[in-house]
Amino acid sequence: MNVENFVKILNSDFYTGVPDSLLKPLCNYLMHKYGIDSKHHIIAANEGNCTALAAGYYMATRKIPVVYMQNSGEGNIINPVASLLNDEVYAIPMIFIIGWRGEPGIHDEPQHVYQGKVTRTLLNDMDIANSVITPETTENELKDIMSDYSTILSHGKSIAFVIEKGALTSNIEITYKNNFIMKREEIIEHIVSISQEDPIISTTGKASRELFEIRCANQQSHKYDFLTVGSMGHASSIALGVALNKTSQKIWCIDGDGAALMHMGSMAVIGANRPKNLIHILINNNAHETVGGLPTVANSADMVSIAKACGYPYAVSVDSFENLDNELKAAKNRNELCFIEVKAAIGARSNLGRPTTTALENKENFMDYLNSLS
Ligand SMILES: Cc1ncc(C[n+]2csc(CCOP(=O)(O)OP(=O)(O)O)c2C)c(N)n1
Repeated sequence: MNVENFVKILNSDFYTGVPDSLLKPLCNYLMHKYGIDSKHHIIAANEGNCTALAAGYYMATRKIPVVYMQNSGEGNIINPVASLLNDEVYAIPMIFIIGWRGEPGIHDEPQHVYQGKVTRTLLNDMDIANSVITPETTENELKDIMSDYSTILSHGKSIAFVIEKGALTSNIEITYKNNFIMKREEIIEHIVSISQEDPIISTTGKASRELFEIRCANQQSHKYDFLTVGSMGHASSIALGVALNKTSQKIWCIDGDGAALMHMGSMAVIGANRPKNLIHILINNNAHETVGGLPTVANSADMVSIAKACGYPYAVSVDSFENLDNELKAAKNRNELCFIEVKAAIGARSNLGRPTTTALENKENFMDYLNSLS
């Protein structure tokens, strides 16, 4: 279904979400129509934030908002859905649009398989009436579903559309760009050339895929790396847990701006614990590049000041390879927690592959390697 017809039938004028590659037609449509506009379209830090923001919109306007997200974000909405929206609490209605990664029967990456299986179960458990939009769903069918759902919405309950791959279509193509020069993959190559055999915990999305391919190209083992393929926003907390328990070993975290913002409280906890052996690198392209390149709010926040205010004793920003290499070398030799923001271009190789080892193999090799270190 063409996305313009889809949104016409939903008939809402406020959208908030976290981008998803399956929902690219919707994301590009919203960027084309509204850009980022506080009245109509806000990309929030995580899906729970979106839900709460949409609740505020509803109370202020009496109009029904839309929250869009990948099904990976269901975990983030459960708390506000159960304890804010539910009709045994405040009865606040909204429409969820959920990209269905890991749909049963369709091959997908390991982090999507279980989430894909429980996507509708979780919605049912949360008392959210839901329908699947397939590539075959017609506008008339959607109108009928919406008219059935209007009673549910009027009772203060929420509804959801679970979107199959290819169900939404659009001709709108947007190329997201910024003025920075270093590509994420090149930045990771520079990190690996200096971290060498130190353990790395890398963030969700293409950063981990690039790290995997860089190890292959370098003919190095993958045992040095823990690829946080799901659980977006939690790489830095995993790194903290490792660093606090392997204190004589340098631990590197490669984070993304979308991921860091998603659970930014972790920076305060890292700053309070101040592990001397942790190097937290934030590759900031001001975008959710992995899922299409839509903007984050990272550039309207000063990430270095945030790190310092959270208690990181050293925090710096670089935007050239020369400064990057200098900071990486200094970090490796510094006996202090540090934060390096690396300003990055938006983009990736079109032939970027995916890890060829399983998630379990990744974890076991990484754990064996950690255990071999003092
Ligand atoms: C909770 C959750 N929401 C959404 C996603 C979908 N997703 C995967 S990668 C990604 C973007 C990550 O952005 P960033 O951390 O800035 O890294 P970049 O892709 O720009 O390298 C998103 C939104 C997800 N995996 N998990």
